[in-house]
Formats: sequence, C-alpha cells, structure tokens
Amino acid sequence: MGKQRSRRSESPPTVAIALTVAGSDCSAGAGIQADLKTFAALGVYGLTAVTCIVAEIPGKVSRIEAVTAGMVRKQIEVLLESFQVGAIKTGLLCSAEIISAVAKAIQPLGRKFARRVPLVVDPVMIATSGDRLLEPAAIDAYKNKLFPLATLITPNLDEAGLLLETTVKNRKQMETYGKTLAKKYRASILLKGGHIRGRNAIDLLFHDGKVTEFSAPFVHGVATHGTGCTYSAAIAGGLASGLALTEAIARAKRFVTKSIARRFRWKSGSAGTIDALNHSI
Ligand code: PXL
Repeated sequence: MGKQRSRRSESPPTVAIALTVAGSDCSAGAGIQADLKTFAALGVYGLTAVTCIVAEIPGKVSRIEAVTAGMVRKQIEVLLESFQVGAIKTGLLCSAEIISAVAKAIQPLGRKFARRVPLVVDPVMIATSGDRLLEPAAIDAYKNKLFPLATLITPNLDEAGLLLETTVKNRKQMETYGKTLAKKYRASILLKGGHIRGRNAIDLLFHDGKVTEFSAPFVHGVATHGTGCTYSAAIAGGLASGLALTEAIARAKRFVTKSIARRFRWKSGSAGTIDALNHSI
C-alpha cells in the first residue's frame, strides 16, 4: 500500500527536448521521420515543424509539395512559446520563402537566443538519388538569413561545393574550404566527406579555430538515404541533452554508422532492392 502510494506520487522524469524543422519523407528513411526515430533512440523528446511533404522512395523523389511559409513559422512559434527546447535542427526547407520564415521564427531573441538554444543547420539541397530538393534561389536565403543564426552547419561535399561555387573532392580541399566556410559564416562547420569513397568516411569539424576529424569505416554497397538527416538530428539530440559539440558529433557519428551497418533490406516491386537505415539501438 505504502509502496503503491509512493509510486503514484513519484513525478515523471524530465526529458531533453529537440525540435526538427524539416520535410516529411513518406518512405520514412530521411526527413522528419528519420529525425524523430533518432531523437527517440537517443532518449530525447522530438518536436516537429513540417516544411514540405515529399512523395518518394529511397532513390526516387516523385513530388514535393511545400507547406505555406506562414504555417511553417506558426508551428515553430507555438512550440518555442510552450516547450523548453534544448536544440533545434533544420533539414529540407524547400524555398527561400520558407528559409526566411524559419529565420524569423527563431530570431526574436536575436543572437543571444541562437547561442542559448543551439541551432544545427543541415543545408539539404540534393537527395542521395541526385534529385534537387531546394530551389536554387534559396541558397542566398541560407547565406543571408539562416547561417548567421547557426551554431553548426553540416554540408556534405556537394553542398559545400554549391555554397562556394567550386568542387570539393579530396581531403586537402576539405581543409581549405571548411576553413573558408567557418570564417565566412562565423559558425562551426562539420564538412561531411562520405562522398569521397575511401576506406573510411571522414568528416572534419571546424570549430573555434581548430580542426577535428571524425572517422568511421565506410560501408560499401548500401542503397539507402537519410544518413545526413539522421546525423544532424543525432547531433541536435546530443546538444539538447547537454553534450558539448565535439562529444555530440562523436556520438552522432557512431549512431549513424550503426544505423547503416544494421540496415534493413526489402524488395520493392518497381525499385529493386531497397535498404533502410535501422534507427533502433
Ligand atoms: O536526405 C535528404 C532528404 C531530406 N529531407 C527529406 C527528404 C530527403 C531525401 O530524399 O525527402 C524530406
């Protein structure tokens, strides 16, 4: 009886909260679905602001429909008013108008707010399939509106190339261009080198004037998507839980590598074999 009473009066545990502002991937390997699975696996309560709906399977994007910019802004505003959000990540933002709306929703408390609530910007531009996900005019909106609020920006080599109007193809260029991006946007940069298909998938963090390497064995022959989304969500989840930036990235890298190694495989009628990340740990 006494035991029961004490159990009943126990207060539930508190939980770290992270917000993802991203698109919906109906096949659930990438986008907001990947982010929520990642947050759940890391013990973080995930909030979502949906920016667009993508009809796709891994390897083929069929259609993208954006949510109105006003609706994107409203979702973020009501969440920030009511929840103790510990970190925010952005994924697919579709258009210049939506990027501006996200910046406006996050901005009210200015830089001070951006520092207190870490913002991880995953500048999603092209799907793994090669399909373009972001309208070209949106790149300037990223540069002018959202990057100035970011704690960490996580481009892959293609995205870094688009941002700097160049190509980034090897380790030496990664060092050069990563430094350039960090200086230009006064944010930490995690440049993801997975597309250099070597023995290891190497990422470089440019933070506080230092370069830190994160490396994991490259898993070949995987036909999946959503690794970038999962990675940035895991970093945001770590920051929401109070980890320092390098700790959050190191743990996130291990999490993504494990999600790839333990992938699911199924056969699709039209698309052949499909692999899906396994976010459960
Ligand atoms: O993996 C990039 C990505 C991000 N966000 C959404 C996507 C995709 C890839 O297809 O659909 C919603």
